[in-house]
Amino acid sequence: MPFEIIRADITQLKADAIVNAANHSLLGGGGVDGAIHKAAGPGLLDECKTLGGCKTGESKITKGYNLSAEYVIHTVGPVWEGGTKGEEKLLRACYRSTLELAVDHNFESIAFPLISSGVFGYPKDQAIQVAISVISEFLMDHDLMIYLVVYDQKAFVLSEKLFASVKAFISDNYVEEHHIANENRDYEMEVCYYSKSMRSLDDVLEELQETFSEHLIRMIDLKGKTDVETYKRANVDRKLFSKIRSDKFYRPSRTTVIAFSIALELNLDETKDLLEKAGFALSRSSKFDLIVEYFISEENYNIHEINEALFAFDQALLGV
Ligand code: AR6
Repeated sequence: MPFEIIRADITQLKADAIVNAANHSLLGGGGVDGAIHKAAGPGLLDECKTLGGCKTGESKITKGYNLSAEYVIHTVGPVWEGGTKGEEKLLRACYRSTLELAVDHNFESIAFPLISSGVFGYPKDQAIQVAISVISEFLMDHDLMIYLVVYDQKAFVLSEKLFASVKAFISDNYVEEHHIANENRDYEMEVCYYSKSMRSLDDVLEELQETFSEHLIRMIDLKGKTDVETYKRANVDRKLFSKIRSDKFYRPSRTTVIAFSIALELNLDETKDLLEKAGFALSRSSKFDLIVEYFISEENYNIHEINEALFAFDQALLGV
């Protein structure tokens, strides 16, 4: 999974680099900055002293010293002043300049804290939106494992509007298990009817025999997508995708199947078909499934935004 939101203490992470939300002096401070300096030891401060500070939106790199991460990229986020002083542009620049440094150093993995969202006062829901937007854009043309690290439960806030809509969708559509059985039966009958009336028996038999991998490849073609676009939009790494492509009988996890249906912008019925090929179904008694269904019904196929909502509702993320 190239992009993952995780709950952790960033100082404990093993990655090529962790990112420090620093200040202009680069000489340490509170929050995550203080924690990183404490865990890295005095060597980090000594190296920071040689850097001559850092401007807002820019980034500088040092070694990681006693940290498990090999390097630290220090970036200076904007102080929130109500949102009218170019804060968003500066915050985007922090993520961007850090990611560019990571590419220059051929890093394979990097972990970000939610820059500016503590002492600097950037509203957390907006800070998360900025992070997700820059990171997802960046991943469309780079291969890198990026972690967005959320430190405490309170730190992760979905925008109020999205949270309310997803919650309302869940409570409006949640059904007990026994209703599902009937619904699935109705659905199966519908499919059967559709199959009989619209397609020849040969076509139906051929499609029935299709494996998940074959079905996926056919759908990629049908939707006019490329392989790269598909696995990127599915938040699946290249290696896993080639495995699926080359193994006709590959058995994917449920989250992987849904990730591909999001990547291909499948509607609900097409999603159900793809799941069925892998031996799964959608259930309206699962919060996870309802969240996915909400985004499909809204035609919002941004996998990272879906993962943001899944994370906020304590669900597994898509693309694993
Ligand atoms: N691991 C991951 N995230 C953390 C950790 C941790 N160990 N500790 C805190 N956070 P902040 P800023 C989260 O205040 O807003 C410093 O004094 C925290 O929950 O560290 O960019 C610097 O020297 C929050 O969501 O950084 C600057 O002067 C996020 O990290 C100033 O603070 C960022 O909070 C920078 O302020």
